[in-house]
Amino acid sequence: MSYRPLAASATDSDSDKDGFPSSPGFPPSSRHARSASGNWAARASHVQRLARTYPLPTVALAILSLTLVVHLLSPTRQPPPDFSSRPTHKQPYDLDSLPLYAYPNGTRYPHPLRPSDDPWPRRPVISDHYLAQSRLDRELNQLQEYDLLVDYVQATEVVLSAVHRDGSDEKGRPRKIPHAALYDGKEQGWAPKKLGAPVELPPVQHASMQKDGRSTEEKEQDELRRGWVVKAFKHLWGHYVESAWGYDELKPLSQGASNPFAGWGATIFDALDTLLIMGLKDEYLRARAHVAQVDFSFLAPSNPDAYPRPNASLVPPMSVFMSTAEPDSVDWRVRSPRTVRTFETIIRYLGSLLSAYDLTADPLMLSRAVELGDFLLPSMATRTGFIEPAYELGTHGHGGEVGTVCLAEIGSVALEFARLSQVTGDPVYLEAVQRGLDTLDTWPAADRLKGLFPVWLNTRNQSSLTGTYTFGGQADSYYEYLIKLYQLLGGSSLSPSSSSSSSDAASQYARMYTAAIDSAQQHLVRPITTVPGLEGAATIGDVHYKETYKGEVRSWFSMRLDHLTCFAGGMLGLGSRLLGRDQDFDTAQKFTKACTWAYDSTRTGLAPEGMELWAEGNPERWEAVELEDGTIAKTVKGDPPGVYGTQNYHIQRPETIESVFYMYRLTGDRKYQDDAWRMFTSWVDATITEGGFTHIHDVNSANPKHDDSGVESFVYGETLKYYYLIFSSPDLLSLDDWTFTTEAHPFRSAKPSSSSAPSTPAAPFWQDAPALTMPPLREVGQGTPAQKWVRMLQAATVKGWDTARSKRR
Ligand code: DMJ
Repeated sequence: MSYRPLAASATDSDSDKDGFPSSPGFPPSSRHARSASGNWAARASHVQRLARTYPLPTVALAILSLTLVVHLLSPTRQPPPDFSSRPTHKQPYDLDSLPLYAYPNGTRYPHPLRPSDDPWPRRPVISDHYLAQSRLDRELNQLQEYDLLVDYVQATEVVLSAVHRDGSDEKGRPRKIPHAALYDGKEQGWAPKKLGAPVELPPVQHASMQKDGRSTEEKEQDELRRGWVVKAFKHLWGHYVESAWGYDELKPLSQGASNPFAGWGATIFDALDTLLIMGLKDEYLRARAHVAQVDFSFLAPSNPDAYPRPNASLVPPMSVFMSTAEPDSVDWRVRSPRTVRTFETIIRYLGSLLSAYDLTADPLMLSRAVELGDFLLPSMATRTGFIEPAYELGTHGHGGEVGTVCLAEIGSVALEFARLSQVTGDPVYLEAVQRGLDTLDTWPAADRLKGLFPVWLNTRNQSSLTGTYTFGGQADSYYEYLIKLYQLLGGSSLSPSSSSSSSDAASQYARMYTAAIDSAQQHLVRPITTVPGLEGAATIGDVHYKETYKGEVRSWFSMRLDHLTCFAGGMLGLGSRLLGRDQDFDTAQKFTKACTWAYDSTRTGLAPEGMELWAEGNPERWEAVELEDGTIAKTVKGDPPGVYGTQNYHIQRPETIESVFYMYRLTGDRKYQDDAWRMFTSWVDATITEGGFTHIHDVNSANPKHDDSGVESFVYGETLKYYYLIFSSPDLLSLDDWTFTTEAHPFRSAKPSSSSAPSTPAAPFWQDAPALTMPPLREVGQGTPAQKWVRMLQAATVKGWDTARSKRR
């Protein structure tokens, strides 16, 4: 039913009632802090505008003083309204006496469950670039002649050694630091925890999902839906292959490429196991060849325009390389950086290599994982064991201070290093992450909101409580990895809740998880009661702590629903099964419902990046509406209804489909597949272009604006993988046998009965396929064509060639 918003309630300015829900244990005086700062910002910008018009300092000062007085006297401290129907005058309706208008399912835009045979009538022709030869390959083939003639490797080493001396070997490459030389805290008395023998964990998947019990009709429907997911994947992958092969990301509108993750081809790595799971064996072999070539010691310049993309017409003449001229310095814009973002490198590159190894038992994947792991291991050789978020390859911190770091980055690299220890039998990697987790386990401030940490941690001030406590961005996967370490390591014979001084690593992580989730249940989880029509949903919001200059601690709760937080439905569901925490299962279902609603509630059917929901006690939320039949009713303002602020962009994140996938496997309820299909078809409809899928600026726009930003590698690695798996047989990568990393890379969970290192490919991923043997070492790590192109141009730059303009300086 449509309606027309009417004027606001006369009670809107009544601020006696509390605008924010109380959070147990937080002083009531703190609850208005967020809205107060919002008003401040608005008034300050008003003053700035006046000051520009009347630039006399005295006038500005007078206005500022007046504004301050008005602000301090004003009783109104509400959240900033952010919706088009904001009333402009007092209205005559007594809202208390009006009937409530509830939107069906809490949304104005009901999205149909589209048929499988024609889900997107508006789609462009789906690309048949699959297996096409890459445009870059074509260009690079023409360059082979130059590859043979130019000693580009040596020339590049000149560049590297000229720019970086510390941490370099004699050829100017980042030094590999032997394990024995690393600081590991043992001299200072730190001792690693023992790893207990794996035990049989309780089943995670629902009893009906232990084997494939689907009817023939259900299988047919799943197959149709799965088929469209593969089509979508190929559409995107085909354009990546065609236009961005070897680069990190495809730019879907311009068919350009970008390199935000060192230029090792993040998309290829992140997609490795998705290619295997979807059965795209030829494409996997193409990707595998790239994995063999990548030179991890060479990083592409961070400026994507530092060098032109491969093009035979831009190759410098040979005389350039013969020249003896050496420039005084090399422009910083064309240098190779040496610093990697450790978190992203580990979850996207190391995680995918280990997963591909677990699925295929391919020795190449293991060898590349060990090489990369060894390159990154020194980044954890800090005093606390916290990983350096930005680590310069080849350097060693010698137990130094890492400073201020964010929780997700330090906590959620543990699964990948733990798996590296399991498959190599070398404890050094797991011990490194254990030290960081031990630091968190004894972090003094953690006692105050037991088990929870603010997103930013300062290793020099461990008693500080200030900051934001959330399951959202910058904290998220730390909590996820506690329960997943327990799952990956095969649990423990010790009871997870019984001891606070447990000496077994797995039970320690279960205890830390339990404390964190108990605390989150108390402080972060809230039912959603202010979206008319949405029943039985809950959100996981944020708590903020602030210390005033007088030393007074204030705290307040934000009723947020963030896309990044939406992974937590899956995490809570998993934890509830593994640790018998039934109360968490209820929260998992209610929160997944809220995250799915965030999709259904917008015009495109896609969730925004974030939402702020009206709080129950806030009288500002009501508005009077006239329904089609002339009835006057009251409802909650906002679009989506019940929401007063949004970050409306959408970047194809995986968190909600991840939780929907977990809930399907945990309940066996096919309703979750329908939720997934609605989300998937809405995603394709809103984001598909001729050249792939794009981010969109506004999920509530009738014609969403497409964006040329690089398609994140997690779209191939996570989003599309979860869509594929939810329409697959429930025994494909059963949650009883596999632990999914935060980047959705499945690792084999430890079992009492079997060795954790794979000796044969896991069914059905590389059965009846060519044997995967280790290529000769001289062929491994020699550089991809895209890396060689940059090296050649770097070498030419050293010799004075202006590569940007393709002419001599
Ligand atoms: C992914 O890279 C990972 O899931 C990470 O943990 C946080 N979220 C992004 C995708 O949104």
